[in-house]
Amino acid sequence: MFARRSSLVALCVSLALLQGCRRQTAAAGDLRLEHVVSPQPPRVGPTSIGLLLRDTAGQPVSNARIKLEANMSHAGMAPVFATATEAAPGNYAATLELSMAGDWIVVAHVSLADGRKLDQQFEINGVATQ
Ligand SMILES: [Cu+2]
Repeated sequence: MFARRSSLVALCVSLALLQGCRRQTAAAGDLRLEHVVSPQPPRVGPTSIGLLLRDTAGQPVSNARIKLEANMSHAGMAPVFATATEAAPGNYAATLELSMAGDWIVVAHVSLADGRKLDQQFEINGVATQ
């Protein structure tokens, strides 16, 4: 069990070095939201955020509205916003214009077609200058 988990983590790390690691970022209620950030490593400029929204059965959840709000870890900066569009069932994509090097905290505001809402947070750390 432990060894299996370790190898998963190792795989995840090596994938992250190549093209970004798909990490699970949410497990609220009966929904799962995973995100993938590119480029990797992240740098200042347009940054693609891929979002995969599924239910506990692994089925894609369509017709959600997802808005991203990104703030830096220090005070005094205006947040950056982006709205995701659904490219394929349950697959959403947005572009965040990261305007400064450093550590960013992103909140995904998810509104489902049936009215349920979900807010999930993830970090984009170590954004480099271009
Ligand atoms: Cu800043």
